[in-house]
Amino acid sequence: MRAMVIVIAVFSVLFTTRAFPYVDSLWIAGGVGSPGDLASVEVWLQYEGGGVTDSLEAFDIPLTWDAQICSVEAITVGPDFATWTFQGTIDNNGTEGPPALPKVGLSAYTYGPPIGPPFVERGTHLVATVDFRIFDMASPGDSVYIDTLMQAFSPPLYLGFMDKMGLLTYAPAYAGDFISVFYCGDCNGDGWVTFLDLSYLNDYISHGGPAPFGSGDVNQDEVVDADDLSYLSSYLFDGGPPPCGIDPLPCALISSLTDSVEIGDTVICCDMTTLSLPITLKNTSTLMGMTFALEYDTALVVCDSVRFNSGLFHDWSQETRIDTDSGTILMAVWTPSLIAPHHLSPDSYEAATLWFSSLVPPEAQEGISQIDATFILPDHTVSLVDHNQTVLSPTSTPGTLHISSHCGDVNADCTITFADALYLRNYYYQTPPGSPPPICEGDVNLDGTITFADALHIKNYYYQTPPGSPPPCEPALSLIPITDERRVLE
Ligand SMILES: [Ca+2]
Ligand SMILES: [Ca+2]
Ligand SMILES: [Ca+2]
Ligand SMILES: [Ca+2]
Repeated sequence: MRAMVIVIAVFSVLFTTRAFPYVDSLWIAGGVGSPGDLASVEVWLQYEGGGVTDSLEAFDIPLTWDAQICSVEAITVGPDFATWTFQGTIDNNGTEGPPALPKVGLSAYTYGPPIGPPFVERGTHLVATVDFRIFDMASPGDSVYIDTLMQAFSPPLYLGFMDKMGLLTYAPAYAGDFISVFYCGDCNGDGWVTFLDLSYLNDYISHGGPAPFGSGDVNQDEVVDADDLSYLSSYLFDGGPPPCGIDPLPCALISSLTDSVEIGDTVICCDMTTLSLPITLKNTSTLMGMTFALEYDTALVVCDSVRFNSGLFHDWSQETRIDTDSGTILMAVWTPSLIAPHHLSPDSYEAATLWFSSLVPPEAQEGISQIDATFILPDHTVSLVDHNQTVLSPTSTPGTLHISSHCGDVNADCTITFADALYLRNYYYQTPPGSPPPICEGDVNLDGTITFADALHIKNYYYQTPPGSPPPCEPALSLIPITDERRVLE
């Protein structure tokens, strides 16, 4: 530390003497890592000095950072300066000299031949690699900026470069950078753990893709292999343990008003026991994946199966889960590779279909007429991932279940009309031959057999002739309002 202070002092004196208008640069290439990891930060300089004949004799670079999440373990001088006299000083606690800040000093010099190693030519050079240890208690998503100490002293101390004459220093332009703490499992480094990390990790394991940002060794067995893919998949889709045992923050969605997901309406009518529900996607964003996390009303239906449109997503990875106890559905589909991603162009698509079995007993349906129930609850989570790997929250609409009376709706179109009367009549008289039997209850007058009288019962109800004609399966007099529209049909 003493050497650093001395060198800084020398530079501060020299710098005040004179400065050339050449543009020298100093910049940081930040590091990333998970808690406990080493994050290597590179310090680079570009020396222009006094012009084409100039070269570099010394540099002195004091840096600082917020020591809440990491400390420096080691400094390795860059290869171009390996033969110089180098002093890398580490003061993680800010106790080894003013200012009372965590700091490192990167100082090196040569006197040049014949006394010392050669000067270094103008150009771009790696000053040093600084290895920061990210603390175990650092929180995923934390970051810390590596700054200069230029303004920390009063009067200011200047980081600087010294030319081969040993007389001049230059205050370089400075560009700092961050050390960031990635979640274990945030392999693509976007700050969240999602299915994109599966794609990224698979690229790395199987297709020579780049190394993960956040650790890919999510099961912590010291190797990154297919077991980690299984582990991460289990976490994402089956409630398995989180990567490295650390629960990542839930993904923050960016609201997108121009993308929408509509969960369609569906109907239980007649004695239907199964129903299907389409999910329509209207995307203005080019997509790389999507997740539908839905909840349904377990009092009304049970989910039997869910499926993405195989024509759209046949080469994408997908997972679907149904928990019939809690009434939750998880569906995800995504590009299997981030190196060669498959995109879904902006358009309107039937993206998926959900199949349910009705839990509404037929006798309940008889007493219910056109009850609408929101059975896909509005607090579901639907997200889309665009081609920039941004996770979007589209506008979405819930699904509604229409429960319709079934007695007398013999053609199962969910309404009772004159067509039902015709349908029954045709069946009874077999005109034309082969006219099918009622799909729903056809014995609407409840006399135990299907006859022409049942067709008449429906017709009379529909046209209300005579007024007060009872609805199907309700022989008692029941006053039903009659619309003008129905009279016109007559
Ligand atoms: Ca990620
Ligand atoms: Ca592993
Ligand atoms: Ca009907
Ligand atoms: Ca009958």
